[in-house]
Amino acid sequence: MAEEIYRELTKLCGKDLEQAENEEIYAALLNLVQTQSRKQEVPVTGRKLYYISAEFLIGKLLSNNLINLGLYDDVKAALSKAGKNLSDIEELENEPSLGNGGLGRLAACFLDSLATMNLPGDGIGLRYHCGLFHQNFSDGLQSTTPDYWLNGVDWTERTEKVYPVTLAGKEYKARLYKLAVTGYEGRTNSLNLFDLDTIDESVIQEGIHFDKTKIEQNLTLFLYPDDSDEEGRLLRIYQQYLMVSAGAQMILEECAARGCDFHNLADYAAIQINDTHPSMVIPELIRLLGENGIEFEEAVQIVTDTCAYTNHTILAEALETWPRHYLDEVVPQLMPIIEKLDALVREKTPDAVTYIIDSENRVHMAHMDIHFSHSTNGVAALHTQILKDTELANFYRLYPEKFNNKTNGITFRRWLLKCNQELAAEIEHLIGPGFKKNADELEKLMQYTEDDAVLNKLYMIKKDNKKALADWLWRKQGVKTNPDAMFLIQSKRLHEYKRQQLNLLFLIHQYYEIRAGHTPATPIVSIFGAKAAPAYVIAQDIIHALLTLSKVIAEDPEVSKWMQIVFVENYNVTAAEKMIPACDLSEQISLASKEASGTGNMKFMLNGALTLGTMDGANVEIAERVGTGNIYIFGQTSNQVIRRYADGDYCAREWYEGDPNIRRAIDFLTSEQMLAAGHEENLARLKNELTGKDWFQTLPDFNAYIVRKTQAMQDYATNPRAWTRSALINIAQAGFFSSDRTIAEYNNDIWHLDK
Ligand code: 26V
Repeated sequence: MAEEIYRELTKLCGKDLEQAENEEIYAALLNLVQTQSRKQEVPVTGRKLYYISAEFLIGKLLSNNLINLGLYDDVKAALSKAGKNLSDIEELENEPSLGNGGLGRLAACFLDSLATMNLPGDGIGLRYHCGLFHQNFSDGLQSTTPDYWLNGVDWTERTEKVYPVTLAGKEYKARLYKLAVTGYEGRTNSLNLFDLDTIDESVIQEGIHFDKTKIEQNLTLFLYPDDSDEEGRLLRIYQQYLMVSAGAQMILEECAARGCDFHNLADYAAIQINDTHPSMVIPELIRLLGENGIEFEEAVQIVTDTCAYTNHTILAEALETWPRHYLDEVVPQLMPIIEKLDALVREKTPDAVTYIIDSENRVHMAHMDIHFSHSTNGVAALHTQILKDTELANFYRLYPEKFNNKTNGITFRRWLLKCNQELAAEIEHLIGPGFKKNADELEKLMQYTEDDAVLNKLYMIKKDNKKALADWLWRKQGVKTNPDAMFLIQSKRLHEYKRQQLNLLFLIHQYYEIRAGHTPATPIVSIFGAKAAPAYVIAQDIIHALLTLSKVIAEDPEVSKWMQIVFVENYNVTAAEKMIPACDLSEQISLASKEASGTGNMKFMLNGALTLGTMDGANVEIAERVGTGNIYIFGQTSNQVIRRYADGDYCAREWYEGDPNIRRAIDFLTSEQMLAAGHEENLARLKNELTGKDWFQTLPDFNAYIVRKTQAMQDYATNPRAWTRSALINIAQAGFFSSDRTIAEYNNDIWHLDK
């Protein structure tokens, strides 16, 4: 096989592989993958799933596709025969960062699972010319530049299909691009991405600013443009409607080609609405069915039977409601339909809280989804329970049968087979290859919990991965880290509810303890990866405080023997693949009730990290599976938090004034050392926020966090065998968090697809 690939690549490069440049080899490999993946396409007969999402955070595709197509080892061998290195070639690929975080990455994992499980399921989204912004640090502050990922060779294949979409009365042509989604030893599905031919990168001004009024030039230019001003929010509606209108037309066209007469659309299509960004697909489909001669009432029923909705957050500020005049301006053709849907709701219930259009003329996208789809799901058991009990209680009373939970999952192909090849090989050596497609088989690892040889091996693998991360950090950022120290990682979007600021306060506390001669049980390297929305001021301040503290520590010879802070620049999927396998302690410290699920928590667990976390999101289900002895849980419960919000009696200042430890840590933000290394404006603002408001209740969890984290450090240092044994149990219990399981549940309960 390797011989054949060698010949094939030589042919594709048009010269001996030995002589080819890496860029030429990359293009040849892309070609090879596309040809191979086409061979695995399967015609659809029964119902097909369309997963509509504004985000697909797919990450680099080359190695993942090679693994899924069973070509990875042979390609590697063929290249090394020619003196080439696959990982050098991988470096050339721009990461498609077409998502912000967990929601987009989940969509990507789902596509992998669908194809692997031989289910007919395509994605529908947008072909953003710039993915999530690039993050750079200078002078201790985040700065942002555009992510031109389409430069050079790219994986999206242009088609001749274009769909007319009317926006603000003007017709645009949405062109379809296809991206092959390969399954592991499975079929190939498609990610369908829409774009305009008229996009013009020259409208970008400095940084990531651009003229938001030039719709024809900018519609798909950026993922989620900053929507802190009116024009930005309008642009978001333009984007969403382009995606759903072109998507709906494509769905109807595909179904018609398979014999559907639209009265039976639900037998041909299942549409999953990923959060509210694609919600306009509901009125748009009703509109299109109307154009095809179907009466309004019947169209409503057909669309309800076809669509299902996933909720990904309870944070009020993240739930989309649009001022009605925005929709009047951009999608006037939908407004009569949305009004009729609202009228149907008003006939059904006197409960005004559930209306689509409220008394202030705001249109609630989630309300439309719940009334006019047949399923509403949350993404972890606790999250779904909170939706039923509080956030969506009025809807749950109306439609108890529509509500269900689908705990998130991750694809083990990318998050184990690809990113941690040494661990994957060891697992295969111990229990055979079955776990790759049947994740529950990981439980067979439980027989090795007392096997010292296995535990030693696991310990060595972790050490190797830490060395690899240390090398990468050195090459990428010029930072030296000690792989013998304990690696604690918090990597996720920067948001106050995720509480990077709690971690910051711990690190200040630790700094003081070391200065006072109370050295920790082990040297620690505290690693962060996080991008902050450009307009999110406090998030920027938290980054600044961490970068400043990192500098203060690095310049202190006594303290830096024991602790180091590393902030990884431009955290993305590629960085995650290096960081996660190297982690000892995974920080999942959101305020209980606020993190709908989290999926990083699952990735770290699968790679043999122990979790330090609150009882939030899927942490609850992780704790249930590994047992309280193999996870470090701390902090208020979601019920306590929810009660505290309801009572409205949380006063940050009282905690600050009443607890000398808290006061010492917070005051340090504006200490001489910090002010000498950082900026007073940012540091003082953060201090003010923490003492004056602290909306996400950092201070009540502060002491419990210190106690648990100190315990974890102690355990890590004093009993590596017991630590590694816990790590093994975490890996063995991770099977439930495979996205194959999640997809099987969606299919059994909601989609009912035929293979
Ligand atoms: C969006 C926004 C937008 C504006 C202001 C603040 C804010 C805060 C949160 C969000 C999140 C939107 C939805 C989302 O990304 N949810 C994430 O979905 C993941 C996959 O289900 C889940 O694991 C994460 O817990 C959840 O936060």
